[in-house]
Amino acid sequence: MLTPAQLDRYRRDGFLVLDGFVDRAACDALRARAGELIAAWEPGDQRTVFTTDEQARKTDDYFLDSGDEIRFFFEEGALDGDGRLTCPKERAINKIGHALHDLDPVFEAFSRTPALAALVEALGLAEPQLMQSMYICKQPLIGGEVRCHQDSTYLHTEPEAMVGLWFALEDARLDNGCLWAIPGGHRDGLRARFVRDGRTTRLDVLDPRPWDEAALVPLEVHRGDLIILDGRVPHMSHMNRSPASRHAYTLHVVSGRSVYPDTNWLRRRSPARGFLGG
Ligand SMILES: O=C(O)CCC(=O)C(=O)O
Repeated sequence: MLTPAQLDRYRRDGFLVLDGFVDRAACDALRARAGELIAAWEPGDQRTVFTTDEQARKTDDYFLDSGDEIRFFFEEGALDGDGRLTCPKERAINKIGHALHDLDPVFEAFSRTPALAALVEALGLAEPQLMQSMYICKQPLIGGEVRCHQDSTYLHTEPEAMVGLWFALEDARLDNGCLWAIPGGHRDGLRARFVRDGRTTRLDVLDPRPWDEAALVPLEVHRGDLIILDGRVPHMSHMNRSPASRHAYTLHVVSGRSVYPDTNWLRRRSPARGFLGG
C-alpha cells in the first residue's frame, strides 16, 4: 500500500501526499451529496461560525453537540453584523461536521473502504476508529483562514495516536487556499490542548513559542489526491480570495488501543467504528 520510501517521507515530514488516491468520479459524487445535504438543510435561527481564531472562537451547544451529528457551520464572512446571511446558504457554509461518515450513506461508503483500512494499517495505527469527519467548502472570495495548528490539539488520545486524512475534492492551489505544513514539525512537541470541561472549552497552552511560519510549505494538490497528516504536524490554510471554491473532505482516525478522554470536545453517544464497520 505504501512503499518504504513513502513511509520514510511520512515519518520524516509528518505528512505525505498520495496522488490520485481517490477516483475523480468519487470526488464528484461526494460534492454532489454535500450539495444535496446543504439544499435540504433549513438554517433557522442557528448561526454558528467556524473560526480558528481563539479570541473569537465561540463553542456553543450547536458545535459541542455535533460530534455525532451532521451540522452546518458558516463562514465568518457570510454573516452581517446582525447575524444575517449575506449570500445564499450554499455559498455561506464553511464546513459540515462531524459524523458524516456514520450518518450519511454516501459519505460512509467513501470513508469505509478496504483501501483506507490497508493504508492506515500501513501507517501503523492499531485498531483504527473513525472519530471525526468534515466536509470543508473554503468558499470562493470569503473562505476563512485556518490558523496554524496541530490536529492533536483538538482530538487527543492517551497515548497519542491519531492520523488525519485530507481528500482534495477539487484542485487546491495557492490562490484558493491550499494546505501548508511544516515539514518535521511533528517532532517538536505538542503546543496546545483544546480541553472540554462540561459545556465549556478552553485552550491550554503547553508551549507558547510562535509557529515558525517561514518553515511552512504549500501542499498544492489535484482533485482525487490524498494528504495524510500526522496528528502533530503543524498545518494551516490561508483565506480563499479567489473565485474558485476548494472543497475537501477530512477524516480523523484514532487508535482503539488508546484511551479517548472526556476532555476531548468531541463526544459521541455510540462508540466510534473502524474502516470495515466494526
Ligand atoms: O482544509 C483546511 O483548510 C484546513 C483543515 C484543517 O486543518 C483541519 O481540519 O485540521
